[in-house]
Amino acid sequence: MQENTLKIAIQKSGRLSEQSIALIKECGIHFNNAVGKLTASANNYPVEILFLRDDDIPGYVTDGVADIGIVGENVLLEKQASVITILQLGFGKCRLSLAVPKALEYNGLKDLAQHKIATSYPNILSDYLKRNNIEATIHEISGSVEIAPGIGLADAICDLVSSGSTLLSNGLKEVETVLKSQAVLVANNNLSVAKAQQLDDFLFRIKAVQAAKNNKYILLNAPNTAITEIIDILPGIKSPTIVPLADSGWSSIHSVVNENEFWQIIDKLKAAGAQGILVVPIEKMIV
Ligand code: PRT
Ligand code: ZN
Repeated sequence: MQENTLKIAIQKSGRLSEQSIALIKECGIHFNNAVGKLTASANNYPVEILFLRDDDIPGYVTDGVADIGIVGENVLLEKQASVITILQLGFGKCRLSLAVPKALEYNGLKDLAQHKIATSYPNILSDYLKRNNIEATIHEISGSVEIAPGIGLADAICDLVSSGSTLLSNGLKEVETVLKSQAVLVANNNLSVAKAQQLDDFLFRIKAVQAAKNNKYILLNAPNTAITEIIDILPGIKSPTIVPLADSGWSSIHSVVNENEFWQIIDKLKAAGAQGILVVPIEKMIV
């Protein structure tokens, strides 16, 4: 193994696995992720991938068994790992929330004082309760937290929520958000110079993939008389490209726009005279 080979820990199987693998592959790194494998090496990049349980990733990165890792902020905070958070990755989004039985009248956090709260996140919850000056009993359980109130184990729960349907089907209502979380890239505190340089290169690729995902290449036709107005509407990275069409008096205008902004400006573009608008995905974007 070369001295700059980055060992990257990702979740073996679970909610973050597919997108972690996809991100590495979109960075142009080829590896074989056959089911059941514990590690994989890339054949075109100095990287070795370790497939682990998400709970173990902060520890492995802290200890240097892995150099970097992809893990949810919720797990990272709960494990109180001493690693560096490099980048938020925009997937695995969820929130750690407090929830109580639907029928219970809830007027604020003080209602939970002296009550029992079941959670798999005792550290984050205890910190949150302390910050809010609430004394409650934390009952740590490792799974199926949402059934705790129903079986009389606790008065409330603190668990991850994404769509909210698990809470709903267990007769619970979400009352407070304790933490917002998403997958992040973390790194060991003491990377060698060679590995730190390799991490910079890897980050450059990730950022190009992220920028491409958030942006679209837009092409449209417009009468030359409308060009100035259309350029003012387009937020593009620099000034747009303008190519004359065979039909004299008309041009094709090309630019890059943020996908969210695109939906806001589409009507303005049409009103300004834009026709034949094409929006195409960008594979990589180096800004
Ligand atoms: O086996 P391993 O230990 O690796 O996996 P795991 O079972 O501990 O974790 P996994 O795969 O369930 O989740 C991995 C990470 O995904 C979490 O640490 C979060 O960072 C993130 N994530 C995003 C979620 C959710 N969304 C999520 N909805 N993790 C769990 N859930 C669960 C939640 O606990 C609850 O049971 O989904 C249910 C709620 O979902 P909704 O959509 O019904 O609200
Ligand atoms: Zn886990």
